[in-house]
Amino acid sequence: MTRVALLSQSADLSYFKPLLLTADPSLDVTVWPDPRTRDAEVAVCWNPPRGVYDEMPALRLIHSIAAGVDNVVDRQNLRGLPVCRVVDPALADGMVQYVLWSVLHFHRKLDIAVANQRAHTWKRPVQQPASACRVGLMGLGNLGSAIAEVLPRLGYPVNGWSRTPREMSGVTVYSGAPGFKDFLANTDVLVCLLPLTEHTRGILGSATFDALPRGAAVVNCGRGEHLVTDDLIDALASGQLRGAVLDVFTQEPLPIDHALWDTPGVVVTPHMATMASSAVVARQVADNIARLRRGDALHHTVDPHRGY
Ligand code: NDP
Ligand code: OXD
Repeated sequence: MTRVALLSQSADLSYFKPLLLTADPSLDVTVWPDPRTRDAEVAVCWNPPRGVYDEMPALRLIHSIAAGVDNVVDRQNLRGLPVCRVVDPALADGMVQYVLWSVLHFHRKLDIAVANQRAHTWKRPVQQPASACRVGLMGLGNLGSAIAEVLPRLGYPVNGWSRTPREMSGVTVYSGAPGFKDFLANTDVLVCLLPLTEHTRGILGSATFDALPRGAAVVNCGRGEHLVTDDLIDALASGQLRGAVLDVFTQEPLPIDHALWDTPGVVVTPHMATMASSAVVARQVADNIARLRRGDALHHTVDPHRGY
């Protein structure tokens, strides 16, 4: 019997226990801070307490219940253990829908229409074709590449930016630090789908905003720590940026008195851009545990040194 520990310091993961047992009834599932978590071979995590893996001598696998692993690996001693994440086509579909809605919000000037409605103003914003709205995707991984397939078919010119170079049909791809400035200069709606790493933390700040064409918009679906909030507020106030759609925040839930709730031009959504079904996540975790037991290659491993 494999003992599995559900570890989180910010969420109650007990809902996941019956799902995991449905996927594999032979598992012995405990929920942190139950002392039995110390003997677990598998840690299933969302924002686990710092140092918790050090107290688990039998640990053989660390599994995120999300696509991003930043809060699972950050400032933890991983001891060379494998780290896996969730990859799900339905997750990518949800992100495509969210980003398409965000792009339409700016391209079709719905931001202006909503502001006009608040002022009881009837004014038809001049419309432009999709070809006039250049979308820049930061991150061309599982999620970014799904969006890069759809938007060009709708007429949007799409630029992508990744760490390593690649060819993608219908997309102009820039890579690394040398490609960043040109990528930004050709982007009207900037979409962040990067993982949070030491290289991407704070990347949505004034240097990036200043390199965009005046009046560009920003969509952040990565992690809250990608964004420098004060720089965003300044760029919106100066007109360098026209607006922002934000789905992720350094502190979630976003505190009730946070400035972003009421910053003109900002749309706040509660980390809902996309969500994998809990049953799908449980099946992926159970499948990897079975693979671990058999000694087979694990699915969706990340490179802990790279951070994603
Ligand atoms: P992947 O790991 O599949 O892709 C990451 C992409 O980012 C790759 O193209 C990678 O480039 C690129 N990248 C990483 N570091 C850099 C860098 N320093 N400079 C340029 N490009 C870089 O991730 P996913 O697409 O699956 O997910 C991305 C993120 O989306 C997750 O980490 C998570 O934070 C967030 N997310 C948010 C959700 C939400 O609801 N808001 C839901 C799910 C995920 P390369 O390919 O060259 O290595
Ligand atoms: C995430 C997720 O990584 O929801 O944000 O999967």
